[in-house]
Amino acid sequence: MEVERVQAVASLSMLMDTIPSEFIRSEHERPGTTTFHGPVPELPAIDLSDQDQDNLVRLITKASEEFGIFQVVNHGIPVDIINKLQKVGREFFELPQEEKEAYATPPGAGHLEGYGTKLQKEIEGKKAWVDHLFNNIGPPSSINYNFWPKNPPSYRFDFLLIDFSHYQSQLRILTKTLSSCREANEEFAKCLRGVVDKLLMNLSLGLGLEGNELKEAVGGDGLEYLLKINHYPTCPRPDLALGLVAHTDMPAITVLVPNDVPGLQVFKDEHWFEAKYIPNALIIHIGDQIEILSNGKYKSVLHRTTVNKEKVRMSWPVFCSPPGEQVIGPLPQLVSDDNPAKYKTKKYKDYLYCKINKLPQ
Ligand SMILES: O=C(O)CCC(=O)C(=O)O
Ligand SMILES: [Fe+2]
Repeated sequence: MEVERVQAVASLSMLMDTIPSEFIRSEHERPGTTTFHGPVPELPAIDLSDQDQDNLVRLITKASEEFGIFQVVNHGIPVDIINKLQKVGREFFELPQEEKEAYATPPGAGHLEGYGTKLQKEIEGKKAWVDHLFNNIGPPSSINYNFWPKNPPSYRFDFLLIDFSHYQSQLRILTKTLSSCREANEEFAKCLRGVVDKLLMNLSLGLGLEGNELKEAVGGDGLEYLLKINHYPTCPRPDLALGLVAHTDMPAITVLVPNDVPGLQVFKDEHWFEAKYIPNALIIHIGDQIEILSNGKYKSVLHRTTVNKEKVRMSWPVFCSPPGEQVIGPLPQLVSDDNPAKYKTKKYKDYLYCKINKLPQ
């Protein structure tokens, strides 16, 4: 069965200046009427290079309790590595449709990796205005390069058109660009591990635990990194459609690189408000597993995304998940007669199964 990609729907919709009814949200979900425009709280922006450890723990703890989401600046990932990650992702979605389909997630694959469009029906039967590409980027044993895009073939045309006298330098450039997706993802993954370790350490200290305890609880070095690229095409009715419907992220923590087109919204104090774009910042979401392990002290953030009439929005979240067999539940050190366990203790894969199939946990 051929899947209709949102990128194709969007091209037609832009021409007709209207969107198909399955993308039109009901009144209570429409961003045009449900986005709060009053004085909005700003997501905390935390300087991750702060040498005052106690201050860093305090800021991260407060943000994770009150918002479940915050931005980090001075995180140590070089700008050019982030730019490269974004460039190869943009180039992938600019490829002709047939070429993108070569990376499509096979039906019934039993995993998320590859190019795709959400097929699962939402509760209200509506569709999300987004296509995606998923790639495991760590640990090394989880990586399958078959799902990593090779480069746009336009490079090959450039190669054929070159003047022979430039042959050698062009050949060097070609070789470099052919490996650039792999290189970009791998360089990013390498830097990301340091950021995630630092966040988990501070979150652990904020719970009154040793610095390494939370990381161990989510699987230690077995923590899995799944990169998703969200591609939200332009939409003639951004007031009626949603990029992603309201949800919390299932994993432990999500580290997200946005492009400069705003659209991430956070639900707080009964309002949907927009996250401000801060150049070069990373957006950190507390996921369900950290909420469970902390017995509810840290909040898994409810969020959604909106789309734009003029500009393509893209984002690069990395979902950091415990391995499927990891047992997750409120950490025994945090549970007492006064603070009984608020969540079950079971394997991560069982939490995942219930969430995907919309079953009670
Ligand atoms: O695009 C964004 O800013 C958020 C993406 C997101 O929430 C997700 O992919 O789970
Ligand atoms: Fe999300």
